[in-house]
Amino acid sequence: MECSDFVKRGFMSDSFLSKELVEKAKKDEVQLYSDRYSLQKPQCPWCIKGTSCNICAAGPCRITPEKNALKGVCGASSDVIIARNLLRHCAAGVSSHVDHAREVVLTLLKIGNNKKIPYKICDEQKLRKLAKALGKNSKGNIRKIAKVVAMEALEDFRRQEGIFHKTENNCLNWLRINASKERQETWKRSNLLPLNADLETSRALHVSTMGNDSDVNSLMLRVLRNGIADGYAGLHLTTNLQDILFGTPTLTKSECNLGVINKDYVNIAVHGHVPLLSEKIIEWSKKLNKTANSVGAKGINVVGICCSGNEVLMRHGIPQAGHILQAELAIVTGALEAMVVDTQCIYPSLQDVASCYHTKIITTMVAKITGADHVPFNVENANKAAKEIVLKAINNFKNRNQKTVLIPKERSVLYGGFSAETILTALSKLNKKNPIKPLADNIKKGNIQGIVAVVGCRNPKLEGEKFGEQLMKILVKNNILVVATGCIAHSASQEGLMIPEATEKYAGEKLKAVLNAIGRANNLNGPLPPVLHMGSCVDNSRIEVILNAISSYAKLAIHKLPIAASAPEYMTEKAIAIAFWSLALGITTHINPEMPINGSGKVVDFLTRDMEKITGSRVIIGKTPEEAAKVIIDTIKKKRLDLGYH
Ligand code: MSK
Repeated sequence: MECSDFVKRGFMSDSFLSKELVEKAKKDEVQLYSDRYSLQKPQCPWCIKGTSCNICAAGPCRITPEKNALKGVCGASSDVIIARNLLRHCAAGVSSHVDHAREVVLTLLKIGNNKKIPYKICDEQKLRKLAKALGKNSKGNIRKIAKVVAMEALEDFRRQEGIFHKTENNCLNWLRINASKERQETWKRSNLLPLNADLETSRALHVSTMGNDSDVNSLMLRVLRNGIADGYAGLHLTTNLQDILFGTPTLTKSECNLGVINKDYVNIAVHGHVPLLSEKIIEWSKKLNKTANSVGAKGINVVGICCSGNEVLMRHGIPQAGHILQAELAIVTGALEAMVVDTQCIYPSLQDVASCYHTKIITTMVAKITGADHVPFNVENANKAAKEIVLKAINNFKNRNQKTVLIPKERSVLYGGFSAETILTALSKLNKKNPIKPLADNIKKGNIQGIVAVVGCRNPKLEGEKFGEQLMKILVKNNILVVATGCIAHSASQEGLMIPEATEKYAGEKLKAVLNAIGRANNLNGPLPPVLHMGSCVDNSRIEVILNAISSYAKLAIHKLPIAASAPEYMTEKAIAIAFWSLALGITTHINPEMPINGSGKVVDFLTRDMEKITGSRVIIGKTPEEAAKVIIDTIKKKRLDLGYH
């Protein structure tokens, strides 16, 4: 097998993720993400500050005060350039989540229309509850209800009434049923209520073209509005309907890290975001398990990467091979028969790396890669496609060179499945009538100082720092409960932060006592972990459900609660979209590494100061885990002080 020439250029990896696999990659002449990052240094200072513009063909323009070049050819200042680019990044992120939601909505609609597709409604109760929340009939034939709910969801992609004249109900259905009344009023006051998600992303692209909106305030409000569209027509909608189709997660125990790849089995990694595919891969891996024996394997071992991994962990306890930066390393083990990818966060390099081993990269949806096998996937042919993919993996087992296989020993236990329902069920053992009361009361008393959502990606720029893990350790030591999603949840679990023992080891005494009490009430053999795995990136929606429950019980708007969020190693445009939803919700949010905004005083002022008057939140900066922890803890202390909490 020939490695592609591209792969053979430049080897200077020093990944802390798995030293032995990095060594193997060097020996095998395989270039990794860390090599490519090194080769990009030094990165463009204009792009880092955000002061370059490529929107029209008169450019590229660069704002260079030393040369007195203070504006682009069209006259756009660095403020305008940066605000426009930020809006485009955010809209791109929103479009990703919304397109994911669309796949799921259309699947539900097909079920509602009695189309012959191999999917069914798994959580009927949740569907009925959703119909009721939408003001629709929730009784009777479940397929009819599925259709009504899917049609209501589709409205959030196409509502036009009110573009020019807003009326009371002109906003996203999923916002109306999920956001607190206080937030809806707040957003309405500032004209931040999105009408339909596709309109928001399309408008964002339109107004940020050359010669359109050049008012920084107007552009920044539109960034927030896109963030809000993301939260409801992207995150909440996707989580709601995926739970309906595949089940609402419950507490589950599993394992994580590259050591979950098994030398004796046909190994299939599912990577990406859309469980419509990965659910079927799991199903067909079970059905074809015996077929794997015929090629000399003990069976089929499905492992998860990135958010596809998080989805199948939450609902099936599938082991987690790793986050985005471990995808290439999973191939370097030489023991992966197939990596099946769907959409988003799929490095194009995967095929380059796979070309040096026997691994088949199998693309299925919009993320296509030259050289990879493509098995088109849609819900109608889901069984056929999944069977074909699993058989491809089984047949590929014979091509594995067992002598060169290197699977790291590292693997740790983790607990996942912390949906809002799981958390509330656990709390109900302390207070059946009002499950949120014990959590809210312990926050008020100071036993839990606050809640911080640590979410998002791993970024090669921060490799070696274990930023997210260090930050989480400091927070829990300070009696702050951490909830995690996305790739940073993989990191937390690999660091051993998602097991009961972590509570004993890392949590402050007061937090420890609360988590022990919940553990005892639930007859667990120990406390709840101090870092709760709440799922994939779209599952950030689950966090809002808990925060709304606290907010409603405590009769305090979200922005007044002692909470914060952190995307300590953000990388993707989707993370920007989520961050702006979080900010719009009123959650002060730490974002690292720096967004490309520092060349604009106006944008920085808006995000770190002026926005607070609109949303009650601001962006906070911390360039080391210690700095980040300090600024987050200070934020929480200030909120507690304002509330008169001790
Ligand atoms: S997968 S968006 S690298 S978290 Fe959701 Fe990970 Fe960030 Fe992709």
